[in-house]
Amino acid sequence: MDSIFSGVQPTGNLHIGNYFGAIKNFVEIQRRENISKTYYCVVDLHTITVWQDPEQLKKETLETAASFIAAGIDPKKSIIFNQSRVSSHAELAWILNCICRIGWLNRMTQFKEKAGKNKEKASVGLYAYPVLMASDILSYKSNLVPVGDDQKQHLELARDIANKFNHDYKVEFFPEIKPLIFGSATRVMSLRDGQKKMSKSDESEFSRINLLDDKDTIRNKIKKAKTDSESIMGLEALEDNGEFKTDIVVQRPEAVNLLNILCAAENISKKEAVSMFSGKNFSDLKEGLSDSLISKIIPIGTEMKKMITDKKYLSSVLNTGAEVAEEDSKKNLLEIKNIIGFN
Ligand code: AQP
Repeated sequence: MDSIFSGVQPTGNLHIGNYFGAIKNFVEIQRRENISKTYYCVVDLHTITVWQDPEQLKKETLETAASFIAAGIDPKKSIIFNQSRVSSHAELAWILNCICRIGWLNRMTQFKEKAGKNKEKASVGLYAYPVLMASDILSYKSNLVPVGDDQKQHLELARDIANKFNHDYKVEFFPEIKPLIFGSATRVMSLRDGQKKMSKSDESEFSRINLLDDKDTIRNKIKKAKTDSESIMGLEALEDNGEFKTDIVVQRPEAVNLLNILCAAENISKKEAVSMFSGKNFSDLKEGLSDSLISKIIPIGTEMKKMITDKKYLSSVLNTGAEVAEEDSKKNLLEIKNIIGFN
């Protein structure tokens, strides 16, 4: 039986990249057979690797939990909780810090991107972030992790840490970790720059569609999205396997991005999307995409807005989830401590 773990940071501005790349897949997986448990976590410990306003963090934690439920995650089927409520995550992270090699962390590209030129002033937490992520997954001995494409490298590291633990202590305790990266929009790009990932922290509001955006805002952001001067490409832009050819992705990243988002929103193939708009102008594609996003995203945003006002309900979901997660992870942690030789 598979065990699923994934997390989202409560850093605000949840966008369609988070939704199509991760949260939508959480919902799909919840319906699959052969799954023992699904843990969906609001990873607040990760968030403080960069300073957060305490009141804002509390608010965003509830908002992220609301996004899970509004998107279709059923708290009766999945364990929804926030990371700081379950002490095993931080405790196991220390143990795994002693397994992980500095050279492995030095290769993490996300740290380089996030720390930028000011590496010396970045927090130790930001550097060790991927080890905490490994701990999140391994606290529940989860083997499958649904994420966006940007998390691939962190999951390879988590797998290496788990394997080294098993090797060093001559056990077969941790399972093989596998990323679940699927759907048509595993890496949604910025609407202002098709080479950059759509991101919560992008200064430009026009770079992303937020889950809480209203109809007019969605339409306006899509209208202003960067394009190129050609018309929409034809089927020759696709490989035999239905993916966009690499040279098309390089030459026309914005067009590819808009079509990929349409595929994710409509659950259609790239061939279908390209056939619908081939030879047409971007204004046609943008109109179709706006309509599609409005029909898919507005209901989630509306449900989120309603739920955010019911703090009591959201807190009760997080409390129940934390109790289950605490119990499950404590059991594993005791076994891990025993393997290591702690009395
Ligand atoms: N643009 C994206 N396309 C597809 N998937 C994405 N994810 C994030 N951005 C995209 C996936 O969403 C999940 C939760 O992400 P996170 O909250 O842990 O933070 P992140 O990856 O750091 O997200 P952002 O938006 O890029 O935030 P900032 O600006 O803070 O760096 C993950 O599964 C992620 O892959």
